Amino acid sequence: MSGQILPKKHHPIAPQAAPGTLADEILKALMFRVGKNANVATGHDWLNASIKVVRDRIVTSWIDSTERTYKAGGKRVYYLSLEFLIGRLMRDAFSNMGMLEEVREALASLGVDLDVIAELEPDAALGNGGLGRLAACFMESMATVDVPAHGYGIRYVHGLFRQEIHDGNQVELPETWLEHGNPWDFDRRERAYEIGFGGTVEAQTNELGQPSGNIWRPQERVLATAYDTPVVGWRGKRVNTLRLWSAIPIDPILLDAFNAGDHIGALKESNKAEALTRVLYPADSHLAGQELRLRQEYFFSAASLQDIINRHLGEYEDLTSLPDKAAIHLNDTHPAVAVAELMRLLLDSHGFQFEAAWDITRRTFGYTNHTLLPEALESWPIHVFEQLLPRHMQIVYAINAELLREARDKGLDDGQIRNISLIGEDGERRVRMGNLAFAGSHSINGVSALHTDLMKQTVFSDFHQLYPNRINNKTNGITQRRWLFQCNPALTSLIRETIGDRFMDDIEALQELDRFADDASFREKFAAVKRANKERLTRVVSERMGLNLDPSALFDIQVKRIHEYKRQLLNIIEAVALYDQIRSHPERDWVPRVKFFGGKAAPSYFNAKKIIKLANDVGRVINNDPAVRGLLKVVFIPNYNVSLAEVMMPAADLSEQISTAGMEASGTGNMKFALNGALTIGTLDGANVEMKEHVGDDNIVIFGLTAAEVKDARTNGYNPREAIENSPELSQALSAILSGVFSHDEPERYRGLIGGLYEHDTFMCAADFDSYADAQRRVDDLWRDSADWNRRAVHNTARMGWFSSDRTIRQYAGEIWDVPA
Ligand code: T68
Repeated sequence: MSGQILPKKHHPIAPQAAPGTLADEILKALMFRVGKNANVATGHDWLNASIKVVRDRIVTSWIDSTERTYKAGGKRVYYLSLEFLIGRLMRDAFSNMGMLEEVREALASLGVDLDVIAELEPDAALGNGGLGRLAACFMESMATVDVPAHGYGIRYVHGLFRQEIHDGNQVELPETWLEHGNPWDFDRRERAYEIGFGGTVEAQTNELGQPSGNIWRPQERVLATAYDTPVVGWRGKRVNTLRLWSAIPIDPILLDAFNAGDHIGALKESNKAEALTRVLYPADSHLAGQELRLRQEYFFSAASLQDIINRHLGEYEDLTSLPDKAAIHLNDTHPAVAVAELMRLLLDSHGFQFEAAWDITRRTFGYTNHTLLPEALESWPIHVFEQLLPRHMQIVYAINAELLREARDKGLDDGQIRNISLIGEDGERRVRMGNLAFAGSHSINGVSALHTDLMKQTVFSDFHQLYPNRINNKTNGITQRRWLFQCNPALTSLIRETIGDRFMDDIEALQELDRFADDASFREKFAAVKRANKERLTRVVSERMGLNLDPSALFDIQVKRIHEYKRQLLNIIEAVALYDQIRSHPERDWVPRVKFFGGKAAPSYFNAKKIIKLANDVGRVINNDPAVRGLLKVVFIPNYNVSLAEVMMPAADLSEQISTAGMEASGTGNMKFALNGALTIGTLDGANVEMKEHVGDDNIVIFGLTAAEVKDARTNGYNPREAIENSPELSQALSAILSGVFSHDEPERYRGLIGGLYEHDTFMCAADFDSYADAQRRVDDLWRDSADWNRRAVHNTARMGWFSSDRTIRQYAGEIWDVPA
């Protein structure tokens, strides 16, 4: 692909550029940093050269930002996250530096198309989904609102697997984002820290024979080395650092073994160290991988803490002032072991007494919870934890003793004390990472108003009673630079023409667009942009899947990880019911619709994989049935990732946010769609609740049980069979699937997935079906009046400014981190 766009064979003479111009700089970078001349350069070479040229400018601002913070003696934020789902960086960085168009022109003068080389940049998928993407949006917003911050994570060699669909089934293939190197990052070989595992703890005594601390003697040690990626904020104001750790052996070759002729054995340590950061866990439920996962968590937490302490002691006398100069944030419980590690360093390396160490720790850490699902709450069997981290185990017990004493003093009963204990005692004894994170932090936040309320009522209710001021809400947000300016340049231009540029620096100014909802000529332009974006998606589908779609149909999209609680199944069943209706009532005025699905299933998640297969099976039958007359299409797009999201968000008319109420902590895809002018069909779950308040009841389609109703139904003995029998449409759709209409080759295929709904419909698909189907027919009615639809779509875009991650970050800065923003 790269050869075709380049001035290779057809240009025997390499392109020239006037000295001092950007084009000239790119040619020089190609020559001296990539080591090629224009005649032989591939697409990747041009991409690298262009990135290097812009990166040089970013570095200038980077050094400047770092010095500014250093001189001001300001507090810094450290965002610890096992995942950063950054996607491609080129457009993001070029556009934040205000250089995108300039580089485009310079490349064009050299015969290179920026859009073509942009497609060659790998999509860095160092995350699973919402949690990892939130971390990436936060990094960009922290740089934008001028918060001095470092992100800390792992530089996985293989990010989230690439998904292919073979015969309707998900197939996982390794992802290789580093194949062509990474032009963005800086290898900081000099920044290396030793990380230990296992071994024993020696109690120390002083000259009087009294206990005086403990020394951990790890059995294994590896080195953590840093790779830094500059993260540039809007208009290049501030550049922060994303520091990702990679594991390398301390002794790459065991010389004794090598010299004894055991050449493979000599590499044992090396292989073991490198395995640590080789792959991102695609989910957390697989038992065999458990120990490696805990190793990853400790590895990156410990490396980050050494780095933070190192920086602090370079500037200040001791660690007493750490909480005033460093806010360390735990993105979910994955880095929660950092609480015990900081305690260890304070107690064993820096001579603090327990009470002082605990005070410093709690004032330094903040923790964000992203889920209430009990099966997702992290905990480690005591023996695994103790064997890998013996000293940390002691510290966890010591913290627990202090915590439970405090709880008892405040009058909590035995049941409550069992709930807040850091050690779970039901069945196998386990270390509860959520409780450790809670106990070790001064702030614990949820990610939407509803989620935060439920945190107080459910998983953390006893903690909330003990520490009533610690739980707070920070509703998620998304960066408008990526999720509007870059992914939807046509809409961005239209908005600029209409209300001017102010919204580009102050997203709340997007409100000014609201009054244009009533302006017919504006609405037409808005609709034309949507149409062009739908055509772009149509082309992608046609290229990748050989499927032709009609861009005038209603584009109804559900893209996210495949999970039963997210209820892709409800959507598919509704498609089957609609298919039935279209065939039974051909005379009705059906709204042509394309239902898009996309998302990855955890490789070991059996039902999620069945759901993918079902979507594909249903699509194959419906898309090829002439009786449907093209009125309904069902499309499962493979390998949904950040880059694909950038094409899909702007192309949606309808956004599906249909989780069982109370189960989706927030959602962020919901925000991306609405900002780009899609209407939402959704339950009152997560941030949908707040989106409804902002866009207005008329501009969102809400259905289904509320979280309170779901809870009631569950406690009062919900009977799914009855719900199914009371809904003829649902019964018929389920029977069709069960009887093998979509799986002739294996009629029993969906007996477990669908048959199971009659017995235990955990996610209330049956309870919500009629309400959902009615809501979909309301959507059809709205769609038929296109002027009115467009008016609602404009209101969505105009009123979504509040959901910017700039707002979220300002709230974290002011209310959790205590840093100016
Ligand atoms: C998501 N969580 C929430 N988890 O589901 C979503 N988990 O509602 C919310 O909007 C988003 O976080 C941001 O707050 C996740 O994405 C994971 O990806 C994950 C990964 C490993 C282990 C557990």
